[in-house]
Amino acid sequence: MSDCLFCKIVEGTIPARKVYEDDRVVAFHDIQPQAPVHLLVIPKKHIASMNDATPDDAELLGHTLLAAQQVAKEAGIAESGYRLVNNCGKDSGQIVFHIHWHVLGGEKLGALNV
Ligand code: IU
Repeated sequence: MSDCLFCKIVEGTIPARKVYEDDRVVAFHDIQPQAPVHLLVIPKKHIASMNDATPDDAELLGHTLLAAQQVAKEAGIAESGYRLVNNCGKDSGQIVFHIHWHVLGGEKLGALNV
């Protein structure tokens, strides 16, 4: 999508501190980290949010989650633990409408009321 910031990161027209890339997924450092480790993992395909994923995306989304596992391992937070967060829609606080997972860790994270 031409006006999507994360599509531009995928294309390389906007720089990002990438930590992982394969043919379908990119992971990079969040520009406003909320934890000592704060990475974003995105599929290269433009899917606006979880609401827009279809059964055809199932394999891609599984691959994206496994890439999140991989980057957590490489960041050294797999053993101590981390949180994967997907915000979907305005009530969740989603601000970038290209589906992504936050990988947060590197410290004891606050409890969620879920
Ligand atoms: P959200 O789930 O849509 O709220 O998260 C979007 C994240 O994208 C947020 O943590 C921003 O700091 C991050 N981000 C970024 O890493 N680079 C950017 O250029 C922009 C947002 I705009």
